[in-house]
Amino acid sequence: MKVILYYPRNADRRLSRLPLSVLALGAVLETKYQYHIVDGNIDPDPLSTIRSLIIGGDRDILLAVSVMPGTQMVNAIRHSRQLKREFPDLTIVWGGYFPSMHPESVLNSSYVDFVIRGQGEQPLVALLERRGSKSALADVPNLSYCVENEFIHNRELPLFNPNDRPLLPYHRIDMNRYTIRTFIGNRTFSHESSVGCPHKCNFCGVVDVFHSRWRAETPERTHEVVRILKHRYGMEGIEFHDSDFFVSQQRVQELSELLVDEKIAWWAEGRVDTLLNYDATTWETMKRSGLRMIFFGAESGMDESLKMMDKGGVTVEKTKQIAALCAKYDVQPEFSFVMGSHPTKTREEIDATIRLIYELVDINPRAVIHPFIYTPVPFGTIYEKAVDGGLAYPKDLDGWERREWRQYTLRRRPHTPWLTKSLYRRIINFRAVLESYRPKLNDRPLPQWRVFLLKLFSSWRYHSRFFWCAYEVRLLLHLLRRPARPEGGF
Ligand code: B12
Ligand code: SF4
Repeated sequence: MKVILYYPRNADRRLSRLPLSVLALGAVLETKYQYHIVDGNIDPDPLSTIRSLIIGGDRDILLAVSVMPGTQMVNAIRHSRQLKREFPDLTIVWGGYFPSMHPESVLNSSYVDFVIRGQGEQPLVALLERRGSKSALADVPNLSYCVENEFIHNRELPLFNPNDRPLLPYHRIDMNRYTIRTFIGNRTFSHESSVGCPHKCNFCGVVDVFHSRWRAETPERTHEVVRILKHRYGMEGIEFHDSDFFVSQQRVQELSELLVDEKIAWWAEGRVDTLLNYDATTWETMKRSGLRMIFFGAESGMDESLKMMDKGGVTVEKTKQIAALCAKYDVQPEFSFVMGSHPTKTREEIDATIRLIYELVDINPRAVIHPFIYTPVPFGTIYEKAVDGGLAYPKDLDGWERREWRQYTLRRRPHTPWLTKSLYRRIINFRAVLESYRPKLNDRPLPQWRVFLLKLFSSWRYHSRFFWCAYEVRLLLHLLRRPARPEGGF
């Protein structure tokens, strides 16, 4: 039996991050099964590579596809459909955020046999062990499948301890293809040092998939990974791709102490309220250990909206405080917003968020701003209001492949009934002016002349806060800018 772990393309090929999900799955297959990793971010023709692995092998093959929303979902749909057509006996299983949130619409499509929800390591091994017998499928945890038009969703396992996972099998991929240049180093890699998130923000996919659970590697284990990446693969910087890296101050303090001597730079995502509670010693140790940037979910400039989103202790005031604290320790903050979340006071919320963004960049001129559009995930009060107003997800993958839903998964068309066309335009016009006047800290910086032109044309709008009909700025951005994040897209 052979397993093909497929990571469909989801990013600009020149900015490929490590495909951590399939590496994590490979780690538990390593000594038990024959397997191959195919990464669409590196391989220009993954479909042909998969075909040759199927044709050249013993035909008893499981294709395990990792699917996050967006471009990856679309490539996963197209390639799974095509491969099932060519090889009807091929077993296809999907895992990752998209199928975990929408298992039934995935299974409604004739080309995906199984979905594994949430963490995949143990369930995938269990599926491989029991695959021969239909009755044994009931014992495969986290598995969703369809029997005679009825969906079956097996029980979910408690979170798997990341310290029990064997180290990632980096030797299975060409690590040189993943040494990207970012703002934190010439050879930047990524790692996830903790799984899930203990919080319950009701617009966040992590809650729907990990149900407010969180488990972390020990500082020693993460340090070991850093040492491998640094000494074996020449790493200079690391992005910790944890959903919430800073949950435990003690863990971060101990890890930072271990990292001081490694002389690397690092980046991670955290919460405003958590980091405000960190003491000065930890901030200083983090800085000494190479912390360069923290990505915060600020979400909104309106406290009422933050409450509706269940953001816990995050408030507008605290977001301003953290911007100042980051300036004090010379750590660059990134603030992400999801504009347009309030179902009734939508315009007020958007304008309050715009005002907060102006204040944040005054407090900390190095702040990087990511203004996304609020896009519901399938649970929580705001989602329910959107459903009452007409939001209805597609019933199958052919529906998800349609442009309007592709755009939804990329958070570009939220399908929230309260976001009228004119409010939507207000957000994108504001965003264009902001991004032109204050270019984001891109992974690949723009040449100076482009920055100059963008600033020149957007300056009066930025200062007068006049965003209406900013077509000239949007056109210029379209012509001159490279994508700020390595997302590719449609
Ligand atoms: C790194 C990252 C990216 C990188 C991807 C880098 C790469 N290697 O290509 C980039 C920047 C490209 C990216 C982009 C986007 N991302 Co992103 N990303 C992440 C992040 C931070 C880490 C993902 C990761 O590697 N995790 C580590 C691995 C080990 O965990 P995992 O992927 O969950 O895999 C486990 C399970 O899910 C499961 N599993 C996964 N695949 C499979 C397959 C099988 C067969 C099985 C059995 C199991 C299984 O088992 C794995 C091991 O336990 C996550 C947040 C997070 N911490 O997970 C967000 C996250 C996945 N991204 C998200 C989003 C929304 C996006 C974007 C759509 C955002 C946007 N519009 O800007 C884009 C889409 C891009 C595109 N064009 O398609 C959301 C998804 C939630 C949702 N709403 O559905 C997340 C959760 C962030 C968030 N909190 O909202 N992202
Ligand atoms: S803190 Fe961040 S990762 Fe955790 S639930 Fe809230 S938005 Fe999601």
